[in-house]
Amino acid sequence: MVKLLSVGALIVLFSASVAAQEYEDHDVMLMDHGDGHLMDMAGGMVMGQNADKLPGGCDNISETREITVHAGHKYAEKFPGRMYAFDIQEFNFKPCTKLTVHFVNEDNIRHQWMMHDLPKYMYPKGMFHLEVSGPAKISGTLILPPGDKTYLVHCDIAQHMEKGMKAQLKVGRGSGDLPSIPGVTAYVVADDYKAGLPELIAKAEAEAALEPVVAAGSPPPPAIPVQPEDSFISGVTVIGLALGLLLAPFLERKFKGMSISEIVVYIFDILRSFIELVIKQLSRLINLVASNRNKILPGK
Ligand SMILES: [Cu+2]
Repeated sequence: MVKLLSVGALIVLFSASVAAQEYEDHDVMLMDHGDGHLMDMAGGMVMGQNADKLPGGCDNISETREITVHAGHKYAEKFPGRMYAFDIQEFNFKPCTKLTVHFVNEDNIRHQWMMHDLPKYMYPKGMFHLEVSGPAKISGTLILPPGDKTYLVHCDIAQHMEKGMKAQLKVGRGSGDLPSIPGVTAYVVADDYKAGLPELIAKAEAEAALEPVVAAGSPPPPAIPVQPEDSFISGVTVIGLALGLLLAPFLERKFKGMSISEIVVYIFDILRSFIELVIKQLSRLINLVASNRNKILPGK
């Protein structure tokens, strides 16, 4: 009974700890390294922090805004074939907005909220960048430039953008749409989940059949020069021919008046004597080596 109660207590404790997801708050731990670069020992990072310098063309801060962006695998579930996503794919702000982003990473891995193409005279490498290993929260502030422009926001950890962690931020009216923003714009490389394998094979074959027609109009590829194997002809062949010419008169005299079977018997006889000679010489050599060893190593 006591055992059962303690197991029950453990289950309650465990489920309580699961229910209350703890986010490590990096905002209180960050150290300012200058140039808008903030870091802490736990791996939180802010780059391009700017809460007070006005970008060129901004007379004042037009608006002060605060947003919370969540990042995680679960936000990609509604996008077929994607693995990671932000909970928001499109942002829109007035030019010269002072924007604070609270970035909440809900996965047990590292994610970023990285914005590109900002003016480089203010933002190192033209980037504003929040990064943290989750589950954790990190915040940063920037002042958006003037003008209508669309900025790429993504996670730059290898393959996270390709797998869905990509968004666009429009300042003013923006400057068009970026491709492959989940739920917003078409994928550059679209995955086809509707077609079965037979249809995909048929499609690939049809495409392959079309290819030579396209290639016919273009000039033929340069021929690979073939290296003539002249070394073989000048080497082995010449020696063989010379030997044949030298031996021909001798053999002609030797086999004159002999039938084919007699010639074969003669050749085999020569071969047999040759092999016998080789064996005899070999056994003599072995005996010689054996006797020498006996001389070097006297028997006990
Ligand atoms: Cu990521």
